[in-house]
Amino acid sequence: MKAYNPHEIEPRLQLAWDEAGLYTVPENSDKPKKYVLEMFPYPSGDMHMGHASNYTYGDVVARYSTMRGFDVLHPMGWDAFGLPAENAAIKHHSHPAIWTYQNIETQKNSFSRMGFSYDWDRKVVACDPEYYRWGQWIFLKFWERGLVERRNSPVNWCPSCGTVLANEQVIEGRCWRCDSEVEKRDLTQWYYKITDYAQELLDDLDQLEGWPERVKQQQANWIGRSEGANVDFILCDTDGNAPADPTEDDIITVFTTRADTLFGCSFFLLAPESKLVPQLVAGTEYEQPVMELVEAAKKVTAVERAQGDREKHGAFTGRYVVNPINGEKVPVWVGDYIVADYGTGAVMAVPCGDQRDFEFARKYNLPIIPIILGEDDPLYPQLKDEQSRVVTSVDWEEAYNAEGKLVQSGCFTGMTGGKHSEGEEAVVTALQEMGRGKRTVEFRLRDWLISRQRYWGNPIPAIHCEHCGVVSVPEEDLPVRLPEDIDLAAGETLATHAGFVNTTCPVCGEPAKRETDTMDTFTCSSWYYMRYTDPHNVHGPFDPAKANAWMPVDQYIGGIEHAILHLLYSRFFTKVLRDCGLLDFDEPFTNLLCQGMVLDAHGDVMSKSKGNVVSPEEMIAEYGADAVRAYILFLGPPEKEKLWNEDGLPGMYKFLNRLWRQVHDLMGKADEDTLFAGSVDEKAAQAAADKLARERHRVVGKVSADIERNNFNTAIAAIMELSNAAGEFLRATDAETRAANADYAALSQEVAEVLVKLMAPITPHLSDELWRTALGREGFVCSEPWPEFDPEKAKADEVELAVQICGKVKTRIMVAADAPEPEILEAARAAVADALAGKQVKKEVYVPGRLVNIVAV
Ligand code: ANZ
Ligand code: ZN
Repeated sequence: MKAYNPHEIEPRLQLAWDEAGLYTVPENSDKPKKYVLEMFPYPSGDMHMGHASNYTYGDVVARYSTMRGFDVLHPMGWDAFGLPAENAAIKHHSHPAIWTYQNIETQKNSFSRMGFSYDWDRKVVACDPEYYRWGQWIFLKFWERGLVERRNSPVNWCPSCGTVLANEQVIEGRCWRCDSEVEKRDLTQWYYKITDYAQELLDDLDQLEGWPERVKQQQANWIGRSEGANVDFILCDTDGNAPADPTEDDIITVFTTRADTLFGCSFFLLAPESKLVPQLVAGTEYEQPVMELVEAAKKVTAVERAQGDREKHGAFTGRYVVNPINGEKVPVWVGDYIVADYGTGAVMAVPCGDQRDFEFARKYNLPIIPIILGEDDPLYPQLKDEQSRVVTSVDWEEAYNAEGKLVQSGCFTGMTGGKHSEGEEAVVTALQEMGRGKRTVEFRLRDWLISRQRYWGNPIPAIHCEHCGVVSVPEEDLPVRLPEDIDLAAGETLATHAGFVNTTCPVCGEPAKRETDTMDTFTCSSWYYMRYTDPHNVHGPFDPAKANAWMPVDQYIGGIEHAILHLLYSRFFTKVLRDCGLLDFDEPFTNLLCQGMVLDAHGDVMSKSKGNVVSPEEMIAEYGADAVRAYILFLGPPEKEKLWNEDGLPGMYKFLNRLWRQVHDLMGKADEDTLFAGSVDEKAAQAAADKLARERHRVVGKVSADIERNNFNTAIAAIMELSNAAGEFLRATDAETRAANADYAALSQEVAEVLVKLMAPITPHLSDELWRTALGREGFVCSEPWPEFDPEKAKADEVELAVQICGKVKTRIMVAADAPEPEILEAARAAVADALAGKQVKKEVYVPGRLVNIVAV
């Protein structure tokens, strides 16, 4: 027997797998299909622990599925556009493509060293023109469908990345990539109208039974559906008089979820960015303070605005609006906590019911009219039947935002108030009848801003023509290629690159300019998984027949940080391409596994600055890829955070060595019988053999079920139990006995084969080597069928019971597992007959599978 040497085995087998084309995905086979996918990486450089664990999980699922008889699509590629490449190029005076393709090569080699079973022929690289061409084509399809819009609005600008960001890329006011504070700027940008799909994106979350609840919850919150009403207020003239005959222009609409509180509206608010504000105050004494507030609000960062407890600032505009429900005039203020792009950007302020309005009213001495009360409120007895206002303001500690009874609210007094309440229904109905309100639904979700002012991205296929406006690049002219001759370090951009910018208009043929923005890299990752089904197609992004045959993805695996970003965008793309007639399903990913991070032994995040990074490459160099894979899987449930224990990996390496030895031993190929205890006790040998035979079936059942549920750690623990049972058997027998006894010989071979197969998805190199050498088989174990099991054979026919007298264990007996209780009690009494002599049995307790307790005095 050779010693286990992963450093010799692993590279040799990787080469053999490659030469045999083992992971080439078969086409047109009639086996059932399974699509196993891990989120493709950004080519940042080395493989880190996050890659290693994510891709190991996927590899186990893929290999297991193959052994279960599926045709498995398990591809890999690179999300290769983006800023780091551009920044590196600027720093090193080179081209982003050089940095990117070098890193891809490095990572690809690392992934191969880990033994991942990718079909490299299907590799997709997002910065490859053969790929990004189709991203441009999809852009044109979106455009044809009215899902592309170019518009001017306040946008998120990251000063350090030098580009705009989508709302989803602003995490608590900071850039998702570089963590800088994000500023607001008014810019004309390109948008994908994801809001057209808001309702469906929300509704279809219900279909996603294989997704973690928390991810679905995050998406639902992000989409943020609010049911409420639009209510029209009428603007008074500069003298404060309501127009006799109000026109469209005199109306300012608010969005509210609490129309029931309309009688408590004591002022009215506009967002500082509202276009109305300058018009309202122009040439008045209020102009200066209001415009100062507007200026100051621009400097308030998004982070500060998002903080609810931030001090609120406001200024009176000198104007009034009329409350449609009671004809009351209320003052119009500008408030810096009003968001311009939610609802209508205007708010009816109800300080008694809304905490933000409450604080604002306190600060600026505006009335807090009590119109909703809890029945235990001291004011309730006095006001409960009051339809008109008798109490004009209260000095509460805080707003009352619970359900309650409406008071001082005209004919609505006495009704229940609150979100979706009887009162709210009634007020909206009344407003509708007056023609001053209507039911509406608001979403928090905003359109996806996809244009970026950077070079290393997919060029937006549009042309600006003086005569024809903004026109699309004709399909046959795709791809719009990135120019290679660009000196980023010298400050050159697509916009300054004459060769790129100057073109002719495809409509009128006159000189025109190319669009110089590129697309958000998240557009590349929104459909790469479709391309894998048909990666070399030159006539379209993919053949719908192939995509529909393979998709949706059966198991998707990636980080939780994409809970909203990538996973929401991909769902959107899928729905649009379905509506284009290219896909016949609604959701891209049937089952989603979000892996938790691997932390250091103290529970800290691994980072270069902390110097606590565990490098998978170094670990491979020491213990081989199989031990690293097995240990990563053994760390804990994939979705949880896991601690990297220093001693864990050597422990796993030891286990693999033991397994190596055991399999040889079972096959009679260990040169020495080092395990054997020295003499064969036939009864003990038979007992060990019986137990091993049961374990063989139980463990196969357990490992199968565990892998199906992505519980890789418990699967390995179960294999260790089988290995323990094998060890007991090997200690109780010698090689000669095992060879001479036909049952033992058959059992040994079967267990050896089962061990090798169960480990095959986890430690593919070790298993393949044992398959060929120790088991003497041909081919590759990962193409072999997964072992069967018989749950009946996993059941013990005999069980051991402790026999106690008054709670003290006296002896142990073996009984038939299905023996009836009286028989068991009799056997127990017989076993302790001596101790019972002269005593009287008072009581007997039988705990099946464990013990018999006899109470005797
Ligand atoms: C009156 C009112 C009374 C409100 C009350 C709440 C409680 P969600 O649930 O998030 O949709 N609002 C509307 N547009 C706003 C904007 N652009 N900026 C800031 N706040 C805005 O919240 C809807 C509520 O948020 C609306 O209902 C409105 O205040 C406020 F006791 O109207 B409410
Ligand atoms: Zn033109």
